[in-house]
Amino acid sequence: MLDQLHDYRRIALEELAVVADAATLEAWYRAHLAPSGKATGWKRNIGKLPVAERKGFGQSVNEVTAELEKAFQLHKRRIDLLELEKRILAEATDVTLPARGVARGGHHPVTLALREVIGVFEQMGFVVYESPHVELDELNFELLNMPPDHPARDMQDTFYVDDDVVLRTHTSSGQVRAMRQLCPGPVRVILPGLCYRHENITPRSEIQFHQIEGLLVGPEVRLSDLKGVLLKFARALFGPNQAIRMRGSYFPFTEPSCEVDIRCTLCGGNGCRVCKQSGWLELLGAGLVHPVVLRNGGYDPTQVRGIAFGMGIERLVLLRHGIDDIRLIFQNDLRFLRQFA
Ligand code: FA5
Repeated sequence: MLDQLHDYRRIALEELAVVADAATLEAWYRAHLAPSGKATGWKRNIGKLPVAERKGFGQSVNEVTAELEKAFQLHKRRIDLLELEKRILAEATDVTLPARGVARGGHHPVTLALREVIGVFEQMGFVVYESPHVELDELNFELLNMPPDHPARDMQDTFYVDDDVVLRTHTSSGQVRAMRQLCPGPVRVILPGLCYRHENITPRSEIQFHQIEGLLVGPEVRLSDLKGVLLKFARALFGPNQAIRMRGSYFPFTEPSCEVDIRCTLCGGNGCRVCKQSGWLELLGAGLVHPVVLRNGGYDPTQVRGIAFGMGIERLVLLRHGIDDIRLIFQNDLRFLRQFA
């Protein structure tokens, strides 16, 4: 029996010596060292021997099993190294291959328009003033001459956070903040940012859109400054011959108020589908800052005057690129966006 055991040992080690991959090694382990393997089988034979031989044979079986276990571990290390080598060779980088191109991003058309508009006003001496999106009702409405029951509140459908806090419906909400911070000095700021209105989404309207507000306050400020600033702005954006017109309008926070149109950029003023045959396109709302608002900002309306204007950036993008649906701007379809890159 001992001879058979040693023959088994020799054959098992010879088999192991030629194993060259992980799967065969695993099979060898199952055949020999696993609980149902041959080495374990030898242990079951011990009981069949005469009692006097059992101890000596048991020891030999243990020695053979331990030797096979050790040989297995050694061989496993070799196979692991071989497998690693194979993997590294398979994954090796071919440094002679040409590099993959870098996919370059581009700015969103709204970002581009915001930057351009801000740049034009900065050249006229305006500085950017940031005010919060989540704003007190007081600053969005009340201090702009719209007390709680004022009918003009219906002009802007509002998302309320609670009774006193709203998502700002326009960037005019930053007017009183800016005035209070800069009073008694002059104010010459632009306020860019997102606004929110609880409106139906249509080709002309989104529930979230950008505005840029302009506010100029000082002792010498006049309505003609408003026209001068806006004409300069329109010409910087739409070309040196661009014409604007001011139409009387109503905003509670300006008096007088107007809406400013540019001559239609598509038909040059002759009338077309886009300008609804009028020859003009609406650009923004504006006016002289209402005395109540100046007072709320800390100024004496008998000593200073202000001009203010507010425009929608998405509508400006539509105008400039002849796009007829505002929803395209927010769908983030790359085929649309890449045209602006
Ligand atoms: C205002 O928001 C005033 N605060 C503007 C103003 C400022 C007047 C300072 C006087 C002095 P209005 O609601 O008209 O006004 O909005 C101004 C512009 O924002 C619009 O001309 C339009 O371009 C844009 N706008 C308004 N609502 C939406 C909307 N739902 N989706 C996209 N753009 C919008």
